[in-house]
Order: sequence, then structure tokens, then C-alpha cells
Amino acid sequence: MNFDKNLIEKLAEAENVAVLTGAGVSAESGIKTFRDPDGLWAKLNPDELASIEGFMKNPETVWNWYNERRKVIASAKPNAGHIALAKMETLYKNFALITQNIDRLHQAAGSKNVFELHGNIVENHCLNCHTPYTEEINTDNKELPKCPVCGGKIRPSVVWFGEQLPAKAIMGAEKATCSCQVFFTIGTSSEVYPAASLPYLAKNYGAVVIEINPRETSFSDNADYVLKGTSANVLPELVECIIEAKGNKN
Ligand code: BV8
Ligand code: ZN
Repeated sequence: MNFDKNLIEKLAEAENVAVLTGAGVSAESGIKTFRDPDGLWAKLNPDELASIEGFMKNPETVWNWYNERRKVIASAKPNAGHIALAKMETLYKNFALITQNIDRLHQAAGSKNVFELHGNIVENHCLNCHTPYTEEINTDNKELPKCPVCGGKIRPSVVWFGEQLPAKAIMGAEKATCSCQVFFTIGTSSEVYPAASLPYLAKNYGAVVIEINPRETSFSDNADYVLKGTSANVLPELVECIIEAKGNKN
């Protein structure tokens, strides 16, 4: 891919970079996205499976849907896009990896400064007393585990629709977004708020905003650069160009 010369220059000069990722970054690790034609929401209803109301109505159904996703994620490996983002982090003084994904593949690829806006699928806690539930999850056991402290229902530590995002994550993400010179939005349909507000916030604070996605999104017209392609293809090449441009500068 030929990248715009000015874009590479800006990337070589930047000190602070922030990246927002969505399900598209994990697609090439074999994890389904949500809103693609073959995505999770094509056959399943998010209100029933990714909302607190849905869990209250059918806790076992929701628990077992997350168990199905745990099985897929357990066998997934970070792809070249995750690995390139971990490498990109080493090139900048301040780098924030803000993700909507719950699969922890960014951390598995070596990313350090990660803000999980929608929680993660590894941790679980009691709906009633919030005690973390640290027992090993047997993904074939259909039974909803109960809290050893109060007997309450155990739930995945993800953020469902209608739930507040973890304060530390969203505040850290907003701080990085407001102080970066370059902001990437990668593999997200930009439909879910408040995560989808971050690229607009970055623009308002004067950052150059780059979108990487094989498709158009509701944010595309607002991006300074749209790199049409998959993250596993675009990112490794882009990181190599940044390394070269930085080398030429020094
Ligand atoms: C909240 C759980 C406040 C974890 C998820 C109207 C307007 C604005 C907001 C709202 C509104 N009505 C309701 C709301 C609030 C709601 C919301 O935004 N709804 C939307 C749908 C309108 N938001 C919330 O409820 C949030 N909480 O606002 O609280 C509040 C609360 C209480 C009281 C007062 C205030 C909570 C949002 C979190 C919901 N949890 N998931 C899980 O199970 O995973 S959302 C779910 O969507 C996932 O987290 C996912 O990450 C997220 C976003 O999806 P994407 O990651 O973008 O994935 P998607 O499939 O959509 O797109 C994939 C993209 O990748 C595509 O563009 C595709 O082209 C691209 N792609 C495909 N392949 C590749 C690729 N890109 C690169 N490479 C590839 N190979
Ligand atoms: Zn409890």
C-alpha cells in the first residue's frame, strides 16, 4: 500500500498517539465481528445477549453465549494487526491502545497501555455483591455459577448495553484522546457510544485522525485519512514506513 507522504511525516513527528480498536481488528484471528453481514448480530439479538436486562431475563442463556465466545477466543491468536500495534507502541513517547474488544488479544500481542472500554471476557464477578469470581470456568458446564460469598448470580465482567463504562478506562481513554497528535480508529463501525465519540473528540482537539477499515463507516467522512483495507494487511506495512521515516529523520 502506498501511504500519503504527509501522513507518514506526521506519524514520524508525533510524540503522542492514541488508537481505538473494535471487533474488526480481531476478525483475522477468527473472531466474528458484530455488525458485518456474517456478524454476531446478524443472527442474535444484542438486547437479549449483551444487555443487563437480557441477563436478568435469561441468565443461563447469556452465560452460555459467553461460554461459546470463550471457546472461540481461547483458541484465537493475535494476528499481524495486533502485533503491529504492539510494535507501534514502542515507537512513541506516549501511546494509548483503547479497545472495545473483550478478547485480550492486544495484551497477548504485547500491547502494554491498554484501556478496555467494554471490559473483558476473562474476568467474572458477582452481580449482587461484585466480589470477583476467580474459579476456573468450565465452558461446557451449562450451570450458571453462584457467588461463594453471597450466593448471587455470577456474570462476565463485560460492559453491556445500558451499563456505564469503567470510569478508569473511559477517563484514561479521553485523556489520551485529548492529548494525542495522531488518532487511529481501526476495525470499528463507530456505532457504539461513548466509544464512537472518541475520534470526534480527537479531531476537536486538533489530532490527525486516520481510519483503517475495509468498509465505509459513519465516521469515514470525518477522517483526515481513510486507509481502506484490513488491519492485518495495512498495519504491518504502515509501521515499517514509520520506522523508516523516523530512521531518516535521526
Ligand atoms: C452507555 C459487550 C451510558 C461486550 C458491547 C443512541 C445514541 C447514542 C448512544 C445510545 C443510543 N441508544 C443507546 C445508547 C447507548 C448505547 C449505544 O451506543 N447503543 C448504540 C448501539 C446506539 N451504549 C451503551 O449502552 C454503553 N453504555 O452508554 O452507558 C449510561 C448507562 C446507564 C445510565 C446512563 C448512561 C455501553 C456500550 C457497550 C455495549 N457492549 N459489548 C461484548 O459482549 O463484546 S457493544 C459491542 O459493540 C462490542 O463491545 C463491540 O466492540 C462494540 C462496537 O462494535 P465494533 O467493535 O465496532 O464491531 P462491529 O461489528 O460493529 O464493526 C466491525 C468493524 O470492523 C466494521 O466496520 C467492519 O467493516 C470492520 N472490519 C471487519 N473486518 C475487518 C475490519 N476492520 C479491519 N480489519 C478487518 N479484517
Ligand atoms: Zn456475591
